[in-house]
Amino acid sequence: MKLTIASVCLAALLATGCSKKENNLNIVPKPVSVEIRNGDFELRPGLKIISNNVFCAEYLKEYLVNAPGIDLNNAQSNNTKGINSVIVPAENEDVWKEYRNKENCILLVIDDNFKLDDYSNNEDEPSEAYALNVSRRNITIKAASQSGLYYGIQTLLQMLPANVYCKDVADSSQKENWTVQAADIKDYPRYAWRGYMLDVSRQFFDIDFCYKLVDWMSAHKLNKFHWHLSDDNGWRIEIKSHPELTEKGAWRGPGEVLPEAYGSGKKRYGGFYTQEEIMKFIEYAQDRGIEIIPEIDMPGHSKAIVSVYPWAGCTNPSEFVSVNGETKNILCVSNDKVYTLIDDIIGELAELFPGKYIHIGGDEVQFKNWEECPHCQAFLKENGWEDERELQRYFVRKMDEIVSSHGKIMCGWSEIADMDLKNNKGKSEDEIKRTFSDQTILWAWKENTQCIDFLKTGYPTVFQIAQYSYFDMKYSEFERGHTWASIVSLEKAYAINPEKMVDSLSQVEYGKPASEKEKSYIKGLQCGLWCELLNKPARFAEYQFFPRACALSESAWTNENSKNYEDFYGRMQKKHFERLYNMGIAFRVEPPLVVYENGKLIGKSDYIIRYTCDGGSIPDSSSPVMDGPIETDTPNMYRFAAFYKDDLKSITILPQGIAPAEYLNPETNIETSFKAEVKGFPMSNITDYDFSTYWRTERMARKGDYITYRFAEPVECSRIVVESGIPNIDMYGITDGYVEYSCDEINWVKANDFVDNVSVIDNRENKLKISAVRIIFTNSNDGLNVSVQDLKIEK
Ligand code: TNX
Repeated sequence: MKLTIASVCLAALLATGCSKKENNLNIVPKPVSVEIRNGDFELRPGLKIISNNVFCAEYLKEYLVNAPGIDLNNAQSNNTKGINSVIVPAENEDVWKEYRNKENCILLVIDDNFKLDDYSNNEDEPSEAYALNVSRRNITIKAASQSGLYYGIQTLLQMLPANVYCKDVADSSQKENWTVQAADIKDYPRYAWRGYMLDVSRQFFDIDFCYKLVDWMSAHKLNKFHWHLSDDNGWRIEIKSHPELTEKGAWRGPGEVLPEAYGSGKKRYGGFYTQEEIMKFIEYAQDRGIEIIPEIDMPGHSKAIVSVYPWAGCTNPSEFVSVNGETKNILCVSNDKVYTLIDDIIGELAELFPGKYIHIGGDEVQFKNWEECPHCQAFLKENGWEDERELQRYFVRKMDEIVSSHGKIMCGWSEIADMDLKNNKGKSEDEIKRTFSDQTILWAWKENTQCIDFLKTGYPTVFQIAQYSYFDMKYSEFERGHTWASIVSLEKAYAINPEKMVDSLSQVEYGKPASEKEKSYIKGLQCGLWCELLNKPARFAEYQFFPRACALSESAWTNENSKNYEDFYGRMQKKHFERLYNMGIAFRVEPPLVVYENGKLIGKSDYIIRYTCDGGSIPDSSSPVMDGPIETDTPNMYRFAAFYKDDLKSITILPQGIAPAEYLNPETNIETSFKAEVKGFPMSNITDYDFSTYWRTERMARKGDYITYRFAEPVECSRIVVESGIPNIDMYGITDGYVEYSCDEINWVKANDFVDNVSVIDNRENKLKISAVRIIFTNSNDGLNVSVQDLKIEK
């Protein structure tokens, strides 16, 4: 009897021990299969890394050597901290045999014949699968390619204490248990295409940041870096045959060919990558399994090119504004010289980038330019075309010719297939025609029925869907970022599932789910960071990418059946945030939730909450910690923020449901030097005291411009906050100017200059009855127009 109980207990212990251990690995992205074994592998002095791949052996060694707390110093070897890597040629079976049964070693093996039963990769792509076996004796990672091996190492690193990522922080006081749970892991990706895009035109990111992104993204098993190298606001790649592109086109500001934009201010702003820099960078990325896809965005989004070579743009009498508010940013497609220029550029790109693909953009062309350009119109007539979309198709066809002539495959945003979609509508499968080769990849970026039509047309399609994967969208209502597609919370970013999406889109459009064949054209997933709103703070790109990129990586790598948001978030909480922190990523910290109930402020957060109670100041790491409910009659004086290890913190929040101040809404009239208003953004929007709407002027500001808010009756108030720009979006605000106010409209008192688009009138001491507030512009602003808001008049 006793024995039975004991064995039941033992079995239970083993069972719970096993499942608990499985949970404890907390790997992101989640592997296909993990079987936990008994025991641990312990890293001991004299540890050997044996490999037939120099890069991977050295890569892993560097982590183990640099990790704080790991003390392998007693080793007999002459290597730092006793890690001895032995590089074994692949053909040398004897050496493998010798080490296979030895203790205290890590074997990293590339084996051409390595295969996992249920995984088959496309012949053109390297196999990315790996098997990781950890026993008490040793660790073996096997793969058929360097990228497979690299991913096995990423999983192994995640099985070590998170400290392994603290490079150069040799804090020996942090002794860790350097053991690895014994386990059998078999793993391979859901999609062959797992990408991230960075817009380096709107803001320039130096090459060091690009290196860091490669480290961070490849640690999440992402394998494509889509480098958006040109756009309206800066040209970023050295082209030796056309040096002006970077000499002039890489810079904006006073006296430059490109005007200031997106917060770059009244100074020379910009930068570019030299070909030499790029060559080294490519190699670095390649070693880490990342292929780079360079993008030159044409024929729209081409202001940088057109500003350097005005002849390359359309010569239309009027100026048409693109969705981003740019003019003169479209290439003249009827001009042969344009194609010679592009051929030179693509030629250099093709030579520089060893990858298969070149992305030519093709998005968001404002056709009105072509409708008015005499050359484009003549060309259209000559060809007997009716639709400007034919001009777009002609241009992209030329791009296809150029890109293929340099031995590469053309890719483009979804718009490059507009004409194909139009022509194929309602056609049967055998009647469907494609303009471009069936290798051309389309980028689907909007969640609409076009997505299913791309697949029907038979183009491989990368899903970079704005509603889920545009990480320039804000995380939550009160954070910075665009909202045009959606608010993209971590959970929303995790929810992307292209198969399910096209099923329901197909249901809407064709009354049935997408076919297996159609789904087979889903190439994979990408996240993207557009950078209009990223001028500050310096590390905001990290905030926007992480942790959402972790969610994207799991959607791209892990089978849909194994995905579960709660489980994912649990792994983030238990270990992955710490890994990110140790990697040095300034990721976004979830703000706390604070409610006011029965006279008490009650806070909820997974992190430490700190607060201030002076009605405005922002909590920092020296602010008091909220360690329980706070009793107060003045909840609106409190501000809260969540802190991850003191130096990463969330946005500052107010208790839920408590307005920061009560605003007055006196009857107000406007007098201004601006003449017109843009459709949809009337001037009356700034006197209705609806803070979500705003007025957009017809042009950018000039020195001497003014906007006067005149109150029907003088107003008694404590403060007036004059905000500019799009509400909650740091765009098209007032960069150079100040506010003044008056009680009689004869004497004016100067208040503050605009800083970060905001100026404040403080009337708490003077208690004046203010009858008018005036904005004075001292210089132009950096948008094509000015967005103006209602005054926030505090009681
Ligand atoms: C759309 S998606 C764009 C970009 C903007 C972005 C902002 C696409 C191909 N173009 O030019 O930066 O929205 O979210």
